[in-house]
Formats: sequence, C-alpha cells, structure tokens
Amino acid sequence: MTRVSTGADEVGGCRACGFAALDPVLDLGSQPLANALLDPESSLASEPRFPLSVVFCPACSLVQLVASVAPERLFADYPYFSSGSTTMVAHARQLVERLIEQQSLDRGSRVVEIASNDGYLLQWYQQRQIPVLGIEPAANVAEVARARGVPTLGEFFGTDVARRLVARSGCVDVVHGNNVLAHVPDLRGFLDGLRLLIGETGLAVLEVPYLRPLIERAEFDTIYHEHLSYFSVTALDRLFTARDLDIVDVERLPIHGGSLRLFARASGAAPARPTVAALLAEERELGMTEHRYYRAFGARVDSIGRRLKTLLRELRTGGHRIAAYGAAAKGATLLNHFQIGRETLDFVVDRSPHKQGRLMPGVGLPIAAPGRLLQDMPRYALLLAWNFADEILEQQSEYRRRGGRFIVPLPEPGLMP
Ligand code: JHZ
Repeated sequence: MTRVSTGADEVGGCRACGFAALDPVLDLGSQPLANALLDPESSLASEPRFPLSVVFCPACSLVQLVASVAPERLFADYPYFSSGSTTMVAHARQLVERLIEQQSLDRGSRVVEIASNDGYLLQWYQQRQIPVLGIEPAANVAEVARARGVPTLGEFFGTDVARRLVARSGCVDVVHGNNVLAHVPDLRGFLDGLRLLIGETGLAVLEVPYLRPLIERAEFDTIYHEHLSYFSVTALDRLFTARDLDIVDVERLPIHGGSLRLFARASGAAPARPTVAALLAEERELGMTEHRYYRAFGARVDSIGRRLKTLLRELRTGGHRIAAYGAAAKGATLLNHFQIGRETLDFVVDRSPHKQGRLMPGVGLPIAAPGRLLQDMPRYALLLAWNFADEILEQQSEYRRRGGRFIVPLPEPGLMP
C-alpha cells in the first residue's frame, strides 16, 4: 500500500500569470520524490507520494505542475552534485570564459550564481580572480562548495535575499541561474529579486530545460516534483516582460536533452537579438501556444513504455541480466511511471558516492558504483542518464568491449550501437 501525502499544495492558478482554467497535459499519478533516495533498511510502503500532474496555461502558455511540494522538503538533503558530470563542468567553464571576454569582467566585477550547487561553475571565475558569491539552499551541497573555497549563502533566492545583497554591496555584473527557474514556486518573486540584483546594467544568464524537445522527443522523465515549470520561449518572454526584464538573447543547447540559455537585462537596457523573435515565431508556427500541441503527448509516452517493457521482457526471457546506469532523478520518473523494478533490473550504477549504497525511490533498486558493471557483467544496461550518453559510453568502453550493451529508453527504446 502506498499513500498519497497531503504535503503538496495545489496551485490556485497559473504560476506565471494567475489564469485559473488550466488544461490537462499529462497525469503521472502519484509518485515518490525523484531525489529522495532511500536507505537500504527503509520500507517502500511508507515512502511518501505526491501527485504529479502537468497542465498548460492557455493564457500565457506556461506548462506546469498542478501541485507544489515544499522546497524545504525537496532540497533539505540533496544528492545531486553538478560536478558529477565532466560534461557539465566543461559546459560551465566554456560559458564562464566566454562571459569574461564578452562582458570584460575583471577583479573589480561581481558575479552571483543562484543554485550554485557545489561550485562547479563559480570556480572558473575564481580561477581568474573575479569575486563571486554562490546561493545554494541545499545545506549538504553548499558545504561542498565552501570546502572548495566558493563563498556560498545557504538560502532560497527571492526578493528578500536580493534586497539584502544589494543593500550590502550594490548590484552585480552577472547573475547565473542554471537549472533553477523550473524549480521555483514563486516565479514572480524570483524574477523580481533577479531584477533588483542586476540593476540597470547587469546581465542575467539562465539555463532551463526546453519544453520543445521534451514534447518532440517524449522526454517525459524530466517531469518530477522538483520541476514545477516546463518552459517555452513564449511563456518565458511574457513572464520576464511582466517583471520589468527583457530577454535580449536566447540560445538552444543540447545539454540535458535540450535546454534554453537566456540572456536577460532590465527592460529597455539593450535591444533584443533576432534569435528571440525567431524562436517565438517558430513556437507559434509549431502550435506550442495552443493546448492541442500537447494532446497526443500522453499516448506517445504510454507507447514508449509498452515498447520498452516488451524489449526488457524479451531480453530477460532470453536469459540475460539487465542493470541500469544513472540514479538520475529522471530515472526515478521513468522507472516508477513504467513500473520497472527489481523483477526486471538487478541494480543501478552511479558515479556519485552520495547515491551509492542507497535505493532508487519507489522501486527500491540498489545503487552501486559503476565498477559493479564489470564485476557482474550483466549483458545489458538501461541508460537512465541518457542525456550524458556520450560521456558514459566512452567511460564504459571496457564494459562494452566485453560484450555489455546499453539500452536507450527514449525517444525510441532500443539497443545502442
Ligand atoms: P542528470 C538534474 O536532474 C538535476 P537528473 C536537476 N534537478 C535538474 O534540474 C536537471 O538535472 C536538469 C550520474 N552520472 O544530471 C550522475 C554517472 O554516474 O542527468 C547523476 O546521478 N556517471 C537539478 O538527476 C546522473 O548520472 C557519469 O559519467 O535527472 C545524471 O543525472 C555521468 C555523466 C553521470 O540529472
């Protein structure tokens, strides 16, 4: 027996514009928290579950979750460390080097990162003697950043924090926020804080998973309780404009299955590059501003689930053992929604020592170090962290050389070459 916890608040209306009549997109039922890894002795039956249902706002196009779980509950002890992926660290370094050049940043500049995690990005500014401040509410993660020498404030960002920072040392030159906006319950308060912090001349650089590949490539596993919003440029543009901010440039990035990188400034501070209008026009043409664009999504996810389970069943019936690679939050969504557990998979491996020795939420699969693949040699490994396929396949070349095969779950379940 599982129980649906009442610890989730339903939104009264759209988080961005307040519109009340939101249209259904996908209902994943009631799910455990994707990053709430279990201790080996804990019971799956007493694991709290919360509704996971996605809706579309016909007024401003924001796709969002119906219910919010309290951030204090989600991020109190957080097992996600951005430095766990070489790809992420290199991605951050490239961005920092580019901004230092383009914005002519030097020792007199100030840079803040919201949700700075373990300091994986700010460390690159520090290497160039540029003063930084991280803001990271997950206490265990902030501690790792401080140990690395990155000054870090242990709070959730909002207008109060922004006011305090500005009163203390003025506005900043660059504010980063990677993979944080989707996690924010009070979008308006967050953007008001951002607006205060950058003042009239600062630049905000934010990255968010992009809704378009989520729908086109059926990346439904990006949906979990931490991600309250699923952004299109259309929804972002309306939201930013209403908070006295302009999106002055936008780029599409391959990271995390397809993301947007937004550059924002105070309204009127700089003209927008044509990239913004171009993406807005593409989204309109695709129909992303209409509910019908999202209607077939649920059926496509169901079909992927059926095909993936058939493939796994056939491999098991053929006498093969199957493990999984990546105790990612998205992996928890995929396994729980498709109900793939111990009957199909033997274990999950993950490089993070913070995840090893614990169990995947909901399905209770044990998490081991990647070396277990070579030790046990299961014939197949389901790639739950498919967004880092290149890095993982290269790192697992020995497993593959010995005959191990990776299975990719999305967008088409199948064996990887
Ligand atoms: P990964 C994260 O989601 C976290 P998750 C967060 N919620 C967010 O917003 C999105 O990204 C965008 C491991 N790994 O990053 C590390 C290896 O073991 O896809 C991670 O546990 N070996 C803030 O959790 C997991 O895989 C490797 O070589 O869905 C990847 O998790 C590599 C590269 C990763 O995201």
